[in-house]
Amino acid sequence: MNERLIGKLTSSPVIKRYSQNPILKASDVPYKSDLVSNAGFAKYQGKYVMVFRNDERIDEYTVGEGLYLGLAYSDDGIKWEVMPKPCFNMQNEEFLNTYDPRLIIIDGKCYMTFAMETRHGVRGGIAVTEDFEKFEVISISAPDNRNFVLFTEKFNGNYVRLERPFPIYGRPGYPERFDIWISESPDLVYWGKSDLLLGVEHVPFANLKIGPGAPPIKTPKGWLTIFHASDYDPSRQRNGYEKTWKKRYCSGVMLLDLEDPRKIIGMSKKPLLAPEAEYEISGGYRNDVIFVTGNILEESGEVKIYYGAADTTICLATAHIDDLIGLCTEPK
Ligand code: BMA
Repeated sequence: MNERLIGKLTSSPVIKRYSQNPILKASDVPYKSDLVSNAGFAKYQGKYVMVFRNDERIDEYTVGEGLYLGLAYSDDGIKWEVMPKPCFNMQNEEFLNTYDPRLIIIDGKCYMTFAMETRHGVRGGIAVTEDFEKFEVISISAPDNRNFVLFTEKFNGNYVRLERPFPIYGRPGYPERFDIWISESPDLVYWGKSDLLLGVEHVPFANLKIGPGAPPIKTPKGWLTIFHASDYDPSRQRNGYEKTWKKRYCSGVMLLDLEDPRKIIGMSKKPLLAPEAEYEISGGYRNDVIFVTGNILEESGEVKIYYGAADTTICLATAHIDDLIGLCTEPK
């Protein structure tokens, strides 16, 4: 079971939430939508683009099944126009849904990673698109793995991804004790050289599981990498309209070596973002959830950090890149 419970958590002082959050909610979507969350973001061909998770509510307590991905564009990364139709849907007899996309530009093409529930387990996928109308699916992993993020550059000729397998057997502790792993591939199809990157026990604000969040940002000091960290407290009351929700999701930040992303240079011991704002802690499907899945570094040094709030809306926070690096490198 959990060795320790995590008490109150607050966001880092370097974080500024956008005053008019959320930046996207279900009522902004011109087709059936009850919740939006966890979206991939990129600057692509002169526009900001977002591919978001679109959920439908099944009953008073449950959301799911009809999950497919929606598309929106923006001129400033803040105000978004949702396109009339969803852009990605792989549902069939075997594939139940796709969710939690991330967008990564490599060599001018937009790659999208995503999770999918299938009749035979949760799998992670990688697709590529040049227009967000046609997606070529490059590979889908074996179960149980998800939360893929790709680096924007290759290392020694190989693509590199962070990922989050679910080792439910042979991992001491609470059943959901999951960590961040790193793998590489010559072609985005065959993945190997897998290693543990960060164990949940090394994150002071998690007692349950951690996983990759947004795609790593290249900086002169290293790859700035935002991840999610979850804690569980059985004494929490039901917290959201899902009947059993007792977890909390924060985000953390670490810096990986520029030449060898398998080396962690530093990690903030405190959360980068913890649920505090009204739209993060109440009124949602699962309250107390911050799930960062996108970030964009602007020329000014501002980083736009995008996250799903309470699994219900999409929100924006900003921080200066130097401050984010500082959180990872400050003396312990
Ligand atoms: C994770 C994923 C995310 C979700 C988060 C919080 O396990 O399912 O899609 O946002 O839980 O509910």
